[in-house]
Amino acid sequence: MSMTLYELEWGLYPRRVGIYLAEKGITDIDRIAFDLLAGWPPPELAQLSPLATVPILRTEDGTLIRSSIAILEYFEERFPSPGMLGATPELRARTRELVAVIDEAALHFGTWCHKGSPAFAGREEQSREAATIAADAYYGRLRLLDTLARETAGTFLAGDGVTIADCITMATLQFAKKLYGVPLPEGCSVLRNWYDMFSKRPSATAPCYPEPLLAVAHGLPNICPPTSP
Ligand SMILES: N[C@@H](CCC(=O)N[C@@H](CS)C(=O)NCC(=O)O)C(=O)O
Repeated sequence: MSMTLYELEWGLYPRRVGIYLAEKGITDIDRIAFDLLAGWPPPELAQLSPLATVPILRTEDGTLIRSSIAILEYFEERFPSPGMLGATPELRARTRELVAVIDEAALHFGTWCHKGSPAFAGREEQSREAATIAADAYYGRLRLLDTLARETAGTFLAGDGVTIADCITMATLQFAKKLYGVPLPEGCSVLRNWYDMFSKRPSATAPCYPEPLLAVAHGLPNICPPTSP
């Protein structure tokens, strides 16, 4: 039995794994992509996790891993070469620091969308105040990422090799920009240059977002502009 990855091709969290697999050249995995427009959650997914979120990896022995970061760390242990955590304890610490920051950013971005985008209106209570707080927190994490990348001064976020931090950051920033139309904050020139460079890699080719969702999601900044300088 091979491993199975349950995903949503364009989803922020599953894309972390998709970009990673492409960078790493891992192809020997069954991939089951759910369709958001067919109704959520799909019954098969609801049976796999009480939260019914993707990605979920089922390993050969049936173990279920329900967190994108845990999935990437698991792959790094199973397929250590080429390493995508960093070659030294210090570089691995930097990678994990970046991952923690961008994971926080993604969570805040999700709250911003859920509370401030018409894509979620009617499904849950909207709140401009909550959306504004989340937007500020999102932009704050991106500024920290920019500072960390500036300190590292490598080709990639954690140094001169691609790491899981690049995959996770790309998935987040691409989702924010392409689906919701949210740009990077002013002043994050290192992050902006990195984004432009990494976007050109084959692993980062943008997925197709469902048209009906694009139609309502795009334009989030007009609904709730970030208040930070
Ligand atoms: N912490 C989880 C978050 C996964 C997550 O929220 N995935 C989104 C898709 S991008 C999802 O499945 N959302 C569906 C829902 O919340 O009902 C991870 O890192 O994998």
